[in-house]
Amino acid sequence: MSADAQWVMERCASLAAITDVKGETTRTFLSPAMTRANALVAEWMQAAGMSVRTDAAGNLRGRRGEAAKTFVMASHLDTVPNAGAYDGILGVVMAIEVAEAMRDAALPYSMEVIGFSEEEGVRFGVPFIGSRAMAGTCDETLLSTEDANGINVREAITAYGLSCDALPEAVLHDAFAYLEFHIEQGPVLEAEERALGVVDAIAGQSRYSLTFTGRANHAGTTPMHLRQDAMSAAAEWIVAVEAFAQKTKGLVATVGSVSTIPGAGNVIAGEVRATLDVRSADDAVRRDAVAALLAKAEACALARSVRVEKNLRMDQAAVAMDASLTATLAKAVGAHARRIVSGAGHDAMIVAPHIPSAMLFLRSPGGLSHHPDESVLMNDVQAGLDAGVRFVKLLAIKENDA
Ligand code: HGY
Ligand code: MN
Ligand code: MN
Repeated sequence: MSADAQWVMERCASLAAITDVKGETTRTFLSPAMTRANALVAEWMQAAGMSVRTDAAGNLRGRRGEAAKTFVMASHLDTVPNAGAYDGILGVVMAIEVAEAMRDAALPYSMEVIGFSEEEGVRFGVPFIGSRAMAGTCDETLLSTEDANGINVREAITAYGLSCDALPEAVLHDAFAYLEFHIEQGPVLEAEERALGVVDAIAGQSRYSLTFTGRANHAGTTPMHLRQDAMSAAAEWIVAVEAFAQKTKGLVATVGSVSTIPGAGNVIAGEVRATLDVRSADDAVRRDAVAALLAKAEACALARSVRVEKNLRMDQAAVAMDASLTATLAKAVGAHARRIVSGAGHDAMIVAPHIPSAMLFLRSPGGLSHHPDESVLMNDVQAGLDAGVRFVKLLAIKENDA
């Protein structure tokens, strides 16, 4: 049976309609929409002949075969707020379709398809909770991280009806290869009119939350020289972040979220909370940038008698994909393969230190992602599925010859 892109596109559309926020696609970790999405994806996994379970981190795990050696295909089912239909979701649905297409093949390994429960880091500010559970790297720091309501990860998992005591059972010990299909989320493949990209490495990223604390006061009666304006301190810093990244080769830096307290137009902001996201394929460039940008935050605050608190949420080094598996993937893709470095973070960067991993990118029309207009071309999905089926067959030949 061949893998079918139409089936994949229809399923991505079905999942996009399952949301926590009416009128957009927003599905976060352990939310009611996650439960509904997992139920639908579980049906598709079962229809592909897989036994399905939910692990202690809420990952949806479809498995087929008796062999201990396991080939994993996975991506994430959670989304950013007001997301498109394909970031993460496409990888899970394509994996199910490839598994279905290989249903009657006598493979020397078992297959596991995983829909990771949390990759974006929206609820807790810390990403990759699902893949970290599979990799066995969920630690106390992660489990005690709190969301905006003061609920920590452990409490959230318990409230969802799962148990952190079972996290060790989420760890996959006998996997020999991992493949993740994902949209590129950038402009490179489209600019070169290519359908597919074979990922060599994933850029490292640092994520911080900063709190600028000044003193709220009356906007009309407080002379400018007597103010401790947290908003002005944060604003000067945010512009400096952009300027620093614009002049630093191979670096991107983003302040994506800002909130102010009390948030009234006639009150000088007493407190401003902001996020910082810094990325580079070169870890030294990224770490130097983080040091410079945090120092700049201090300077902007000090100049206004404002304090600034900096909380590290994640420091993730750049990760190379497995050279041998990636060469096999390039062979499966064929002449139109393009080797590429990923600026976006992916579950593969969490898995790769533990299981030989490879990633296949599909073109992002308009280079657009983390946006409701995110899209993918049907022909590219078909090319990706065909390459995925060829990859599974090449992997079987390699394993039989091993
Ligand atoms: O933020 C990222 O790089 C990914 O889309 N989670
Ligand atoms: Mn994303
Ligand atoms: Mn993603």
